[in-house]
Amino acid sequence: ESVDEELKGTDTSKLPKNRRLTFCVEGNISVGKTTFLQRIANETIELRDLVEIVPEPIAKWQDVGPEHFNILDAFYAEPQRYAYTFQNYVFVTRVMQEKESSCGIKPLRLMERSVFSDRMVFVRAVHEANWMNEMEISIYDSWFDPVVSSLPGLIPDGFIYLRASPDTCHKRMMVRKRSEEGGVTLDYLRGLHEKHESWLLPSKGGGSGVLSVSQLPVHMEGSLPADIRDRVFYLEGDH
Ligand code: DCP
Repeated sequence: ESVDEELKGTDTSKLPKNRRLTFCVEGNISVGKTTFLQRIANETIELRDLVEIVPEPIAKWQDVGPEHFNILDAFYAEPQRYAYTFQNYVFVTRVMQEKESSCGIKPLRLMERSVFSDRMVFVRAVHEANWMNEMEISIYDSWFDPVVSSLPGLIPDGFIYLRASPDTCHKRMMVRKRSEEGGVTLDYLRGLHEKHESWLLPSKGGGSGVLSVSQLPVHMEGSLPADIRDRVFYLEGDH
């Protein structure tokens, strides 16, 4: 009621329409996205009631169907055979994850990764590695934009980019030792790093902070509204 009082006489057309904000947390394999999100969820008491965390659906990738297939493992074991199947499933599980979290009431939703990093980083990487052939990338591209446009919940209000050198990520990956990632090389991490950089930080402004509009990605593929490009925040994470 008091809010209503305050709003009297204000030009409500200038107020944001959708009150829940969604930010996607991006960054290379092992950079620390999960740790970052867990700290917010568990350690920052002031934020706990304000922030809903949507983790990456990796558990869904490791345990598919009654046979308990591990499709993440299948992808790394036979990338040429399973890259498309895996990326397709990653997309579908993100849609499922988004739906599951779409009714929450906390004002800020933080999601681990997005369909945009899938497209701009991983799909590009597996295509370049010839793990996805021309037909498969064409199929992916033919449905990506129309499907994303029909699911507005997938489009965030902005991105938080956790940025660290590929060496740091590699060291962290070695410590973590996720069984499926045994074959992930430093070179592959370098490729993923470059793709994150050119997508989220094309002009490498330097230092942490908010980027100015002119520095933001101009070659965004996928159905991202143009104004999202002035909403990338990044944090240096080499320490
Ligand atoms: N992956 C992929 N293609 C995608 C998304 C993810 O190949 N479109 C792979 C990369 C990793 C695994 O899935 O092997 C999980 O990826 P993340 O980097 O998102 O998760 P991490 O747990 O490594 O992140 P962090 O350590 O930062 O929490």
